[in-house]
Amino acid sequence: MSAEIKNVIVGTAGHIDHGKSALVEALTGTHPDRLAEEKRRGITIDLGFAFREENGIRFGFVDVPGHERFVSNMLAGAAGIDLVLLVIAADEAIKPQTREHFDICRLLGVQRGIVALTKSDLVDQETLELVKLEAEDYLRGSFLEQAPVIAVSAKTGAGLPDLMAAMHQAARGVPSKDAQRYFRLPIDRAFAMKGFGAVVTGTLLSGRVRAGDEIELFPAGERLRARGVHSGGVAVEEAVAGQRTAVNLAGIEHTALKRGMSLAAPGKFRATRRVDVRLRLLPGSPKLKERARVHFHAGTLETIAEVHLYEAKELAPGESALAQLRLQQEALVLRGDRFIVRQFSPVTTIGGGEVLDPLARRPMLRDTGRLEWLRILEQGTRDEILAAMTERAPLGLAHGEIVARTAWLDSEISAAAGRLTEAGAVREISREPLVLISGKVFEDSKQRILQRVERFQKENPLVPGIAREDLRASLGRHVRPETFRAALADLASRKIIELQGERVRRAGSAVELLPEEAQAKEQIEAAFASAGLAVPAVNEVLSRLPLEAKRAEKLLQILLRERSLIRVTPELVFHRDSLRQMREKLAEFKRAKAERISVPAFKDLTGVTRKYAIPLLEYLDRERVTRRAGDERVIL
Ligand SMILES: Nc1nc2c(ncn2[C@@H]2O[C@H](COP(=O)(O)OP(=O)(O)O)[C@@H](O)[C@H]2O)c(=O)[nH]1
Ligand SMILES: [Mg+2]
Repeated sequence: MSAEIKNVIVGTAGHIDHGKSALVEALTGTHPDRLAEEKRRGITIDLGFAFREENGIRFGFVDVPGHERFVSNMLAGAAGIDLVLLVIAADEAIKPQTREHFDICRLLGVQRGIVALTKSDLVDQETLELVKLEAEDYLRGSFLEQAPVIAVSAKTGAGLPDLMAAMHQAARGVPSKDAQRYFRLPIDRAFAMKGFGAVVTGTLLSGRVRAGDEIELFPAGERLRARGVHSGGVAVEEAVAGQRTAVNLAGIEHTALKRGMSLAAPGKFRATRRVDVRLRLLPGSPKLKERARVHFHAGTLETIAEVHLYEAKELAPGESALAQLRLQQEALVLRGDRFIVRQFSPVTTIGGGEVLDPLARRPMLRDTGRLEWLRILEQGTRDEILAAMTERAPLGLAHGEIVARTAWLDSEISAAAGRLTEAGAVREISREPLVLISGKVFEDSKQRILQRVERFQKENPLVPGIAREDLRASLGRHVRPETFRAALADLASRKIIELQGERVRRAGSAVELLPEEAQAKEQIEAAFASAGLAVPAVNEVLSRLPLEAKRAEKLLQILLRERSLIRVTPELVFHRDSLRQMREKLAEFKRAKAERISVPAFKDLTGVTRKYAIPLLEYLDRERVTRRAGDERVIL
């Protein structure tokens, strides 16, 4: 197959017996009804497929059942169509499923189509004109307003060349589905083929698939391998977006596969049960109430959904609203997917819409930013969406999460992240894999780190900074490791903090004493060391120094923190060594003399006056070296 061939998927739509299948057969030579039951009853029950290729265009026809009981099959086929062939029998004109199918096409966002007035051989010219007018009237204001309306007969062949010409014309305007995006194929059929095993078919919505590719099956999340790929009934090396595609899968039984599941590029997406959407009700539908249950159709999937309306308690016909749909079954649903909702019972199509956030959180009152977020998802640019998404992830937004939420390509993500980083709106806290954090959260984290560092230094002026691990732990779980690392690096590169080994401290904050301070500090220590237990008054020592009182007091604090000096009472300070010697004497006393000691004996032992003896003994009591017993002390 040459590369220039354009693939266009044409879906039929219209009431039962209006000649859809006959028309597909007349155009392709293939009768699309496949099932024995379809052949016996002469009606289409499930999807049928046929092809016609000419002038560089390969039309893949998806023929749908017109019967109202099989609308859900019709919906599975409507996913991914480029052109709708709206079939209206000239002898019957517009009927209920003409309207329903057309509503569905509108809700699914189908952009192009052609109207075929079939069975033209059964009516006279005047009737044909009337039906044409009726059709044009009905389609006014819709995407088919300007569409050609062509009278045809599958029986006589009348009008078929005109119809094909119109289809070519329309096909030229169809934008190619993007083969560069992620591979995705909603499964519409699964069966076993003798000698091959499990085969699934579907319209390849985006990307490409070739034999040997690894594939992820959704919602199971199972990894499978494509053993072979067919398109249009022949084996191909590769199928690309826009083609009807059959994939032969290795490693799975066909019974484990069914319509509604999807194949996709591995490791990119996540199955979901909650989607936030823009939900639209058809003008003719009944109003929809909060918590209503509906049938939900997206791609080839059909499940039940419960509606949660964010903006009001009910949704009026013809109106739209932001809503959450909670799906009964997990499924692969992506941002931008169109969907249809049908009334629970009786089952009629009542509306549809577009998926905004496929990985929606539970509706919570606390999430006050949700509506704004959904509006940005609906109307924002990629940059605006990425900025908002980052803000909703205070712990950081990882690359994988962005892909799962948006299906954006790596190049699109890095371009947007680059622009936002430049503008300061986001901050890259890790590159491989990419993790983003909002600029505001990053600044907050830096502020918190700085506060902790400063507080620590205030409380521990002589420790050369807070340990990195303690700093991280003090921030709790609100700052993820990557953010912490990046924030530290940022603060360090701006020379606001210094990293020294495992220590973090405020830049330039190291405790470095001036020479006269160091000298004064030594003088203070010496004054107490040489005094033994008969220590001088603190003020006396400090006032002798050639420094102002405030600085002298600071030096005393440093000595106290170092525990070179020990404060026994607010007024009395001793040198560490003097106190140690006192303890040694006491131990010696206990060994040599007695287990108990009186105040006078203590005075004798240490050579101090009563003024010092009492505070020192009380200190020893507090330190559990002695215990008071009447007038004496027990030496412990
Ligand atoms: N006379 C006439 N009969 C047609 C034409 N197209 C379809 N039919 C007949 O209408 C019936 C329904 O056609 P079918 O294609 O199955 O309708 P579908 O339900 O829309 O797929 C069949 O008996 C066809 O033979 C036509 O152009 N002219
Ligand atoms: Mg049919």
